[in-house]
Amino acid sequence: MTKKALILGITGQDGSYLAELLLKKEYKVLGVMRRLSLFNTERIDHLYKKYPLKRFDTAYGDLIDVNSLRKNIEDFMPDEVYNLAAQSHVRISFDLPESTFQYNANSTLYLLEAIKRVKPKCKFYQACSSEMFGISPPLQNEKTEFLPQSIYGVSKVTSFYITNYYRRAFNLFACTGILFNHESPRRGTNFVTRKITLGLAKIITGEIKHLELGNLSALRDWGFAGDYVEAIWRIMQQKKPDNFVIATGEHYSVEDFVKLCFELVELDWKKFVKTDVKRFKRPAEVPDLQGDSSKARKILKWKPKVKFKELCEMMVKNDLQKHNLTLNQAREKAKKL
Ligand code: NAP
Ligand code: F7E
Repeated sequence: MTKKALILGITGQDGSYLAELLLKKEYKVLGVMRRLSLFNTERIDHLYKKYPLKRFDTAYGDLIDVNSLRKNIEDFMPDEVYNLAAQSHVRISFDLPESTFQYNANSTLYLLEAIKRVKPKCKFYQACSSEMFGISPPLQNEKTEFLPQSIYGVSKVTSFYITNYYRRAFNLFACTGILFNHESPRRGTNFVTRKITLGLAKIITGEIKHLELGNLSALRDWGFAGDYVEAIWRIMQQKKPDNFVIATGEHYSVEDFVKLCFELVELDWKKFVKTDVKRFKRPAEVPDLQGDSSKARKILKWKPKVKFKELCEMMVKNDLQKHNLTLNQAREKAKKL
C-alpha cells in the first residue's frame, strides 16, 4: 500500500531533499508551507513539475497555528509525519527568542497531540540538533549532556523531551534525529557555508570585493543534507522509535571551509575575507561540535557518503554555475583579481 508522508518545512533545505527521497520510494507526499507575500518554492518547483498532484502536493499551515496542523493531519491522514520546520537560524534566535521558542517547541506539542487524537498509529519524526549539546565537549553522542547556548538550542531540547514524553506516556511512534550541521547547494544563504560559497562566486564576478565573516575558529561537523535525509527516513523505519545522533565524526573550522573553497579557484582567501567578529558575534557561541554517530551506523546501517572536501566542491561549483561559470573559467577569472 502507498505510504503517505506529511512534511512540515517542505520549502526548506531538508524538506526538499526528504520529499525527493520519499517520492522515489513511491510515497505520496503532502508538504506544509506557510503563507508568505512571495512564493518561495524554489527548492521544490522541480517536484511539482515531475509528479502529479496526487503524488506530491502542498497545503498551507503554520507552526503556531494549531488548527492548521491538526486540519492537515485530519484531511491527509498520514502514515508518517516529519517535523522539519523551524526558525532554524541560531544567530537570529538571539534577536527573536520568543517566536523561535514558540515555533520550534510548541509545534512539536501541537503535532503530537493532534496525532494522538486523530491517528495514534501515525509515526512522528522531530528534527533535533547538535546545538542542544552547546558547550558539552566533543565527541557528542546520545548520552551527552544538553548544555545549549541559545534559545534555538533550548527550543530543540524542549522538542526532544516532548517527543520522548509522548513515546513513553502514550506509546506513540515518536522519534528524534539529533543532526549535526548538514549543508548542500540548497542551504540558506545566511548560514556560514553557503555565505562563503556564494560570496566566493560574487568575488570572482566582481559583484563584491570582500566577504565579511565572524568567528573563523568555531569547529563544526559538516555533512551533506542528501545523506542526512536518508538517515531520517531510516530512523522512521525501525521497529522501535528512538533517538539517534547523525554526524560525520569529523570536525573542521570555519577557516578550514573558507580555505578549501578559495583553494578550489586558486585564490588566497586572506586577501578577500575580512573578519568582523564584533558584528557577527553571538552572545554565546558553541565552540566545538563533533558527533559520534556509532549508534546510527550500527542500528540504522547508515553512514555518510559525501566527504567534507566533496561537499565544499559541490557547493562552490553550484554557486559558480548560478553565475554562469565553470570551475576552470572561475580559475581564469581569479588570475586577474
Ligand atoms: P531551513 O532550510 O531553514 O528550513 C526550515 C523550514 O521551516 C522552511 O521550510 C520554513 O519555511 C519552515 N518554517 C519556518 N517557520 C515556519 C512556520 N512558522 N510555519 C511553517 N513553516 C515554517 O532548515 P533545514 O536546514 O532544512 O533544517 C530542517 C530542520 O532540521 C529544522 O528544524 C532545523 O532546525 C533542523 N536542523 C537543521 C540542521 C542543519 O544543519 N541544516 C541541523 C540540525 C537540525 P519558509 O521557507 O517559509 O521559511
Ligand atoms: O554557523 C560561525 C558561527 O550559522 C556555523 C543550523 O542549521 O547547524 C546550524 O547552526 C558557525 C558558527 O550554523 C559567520 O559563529 C562565522 O560558529 O552556519 P551557521 P550553526 O549556528 O552551527 C545547527 C546544527 C542547527 O541545528 C541550525 O539549525 O559559523 N560563523 N562567521 C558564521 N555564521 C554565520 N551564519 N555567518 C557568518 O558570517
